[in-house]
Amino acid sequence: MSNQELLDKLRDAIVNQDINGCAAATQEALDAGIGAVEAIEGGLSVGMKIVGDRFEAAEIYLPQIMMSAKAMNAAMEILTPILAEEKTGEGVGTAITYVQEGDIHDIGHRLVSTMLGANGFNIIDLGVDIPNDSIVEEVAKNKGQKLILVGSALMTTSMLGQKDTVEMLKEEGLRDDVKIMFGGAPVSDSWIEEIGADATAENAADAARVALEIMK
Ligand code: HCB
Repeated sequence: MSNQELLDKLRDAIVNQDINGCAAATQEALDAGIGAVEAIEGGLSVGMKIVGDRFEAAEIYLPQIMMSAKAMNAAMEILTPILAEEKTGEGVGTAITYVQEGDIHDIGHRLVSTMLGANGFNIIDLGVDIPNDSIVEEVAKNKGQKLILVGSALMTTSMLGQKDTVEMLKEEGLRDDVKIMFGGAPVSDSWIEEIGADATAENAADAARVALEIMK
C-alpha cells in the first residue's frame, strides 16, 4: 500500500468512527515509515475536518462525532509517546495550554500541546473549560520564565473569552511577561489583531513553528 493510501485509511477510520480500525491503521502507517506528525496532519486531522463538515451539513449527529473523537484518541495513545521520544530542542520556554471557559473541545488542544512538547516546550496543560482567573493566576505563578500562552477555542462563544484574557493580563501588569497564541476553528488573523494577541496557527505543526518563532 502506498503512503497516501495508508493516510487515506487513517482518514477513513476517523470518518467511519472505527476505533479499533483507527488504532490498527495508525500502527500500520508507523510500520510503513510514516512519521507521527504526517499521520496526524495528513490522515487523522483530514478525517476530523470531514466529520466537522458533515456535522455542519447535518449529515451526522453528536453520537457519531463522539465516536470519531474516540477513534482519534485511540490513534493519539499510540502517537503521543512517539512524539515524546522524537522530542527536539530544550529550554525553548514554557507553554501554558488550555481550552477557554465554556468549551470542552480538546482534540486540537491536545494535538497542539503534544506537538509543542515534542518541539522542546515545557508544557503546563490546564485542560478544558478554563476560566480567565485561572489562566492569569498561572501566568503570574510562572512570571520570569520564557512563557507562552496557548489557548484554544472551538466555539464563537468561548472565543470571546480570549479578548478578556488579554485585557485581564494587561490589568494585572502581566501582558509583557507572556507571548499569546490563540487557535481553534473560529480564530482568525483579524481576531488576533483586534484583541492584541501575538499569533494564531492553522494546525498543530504550524502551532509549534509559530510558537518557536515568536519565542525567539
Ligand atoms: Co462540537 N462544535 N459541540 N463537539 N464540534 C463544533 C466546534 C461546531 C463548530 C460544529 C458546528 O455546529 N458547526 C460547533 C460550534 C459552533 C459555534 O461556536 N459557532 C460545535 C458545537 C455547537 C458543540 C456543542 C454545543 C453541541 C451540543 O451539545 N449541542 C457541544 C459543546 C460542548 C462544549 O464545549 N461546551 C459540542 C460537543 C462536541 C463533542 C463532545 C461531540 C466533540 C468534542 C470531542 C472532544 O473534543 N473531546 C465535538 C467535535 C469533535 C466538534 C467538531 C466536529 C470537530 C472539532 C475537532 O476536534 N476538530 C467541530 C466542527 C469543526 O471544528 N469544524 C464541532 C479537529 C481538530 C484536530 O481541529 O480545530 O480543534 P481543531 O484544532 C486544530 C487547529 O484549530 C489548531 O491546531 C489543531 C490541530 O490541528 N489549534 C490551535 C487548535 N488550538 C490551537 C491553539 C493555538 O494556539 C494554535 C492553534
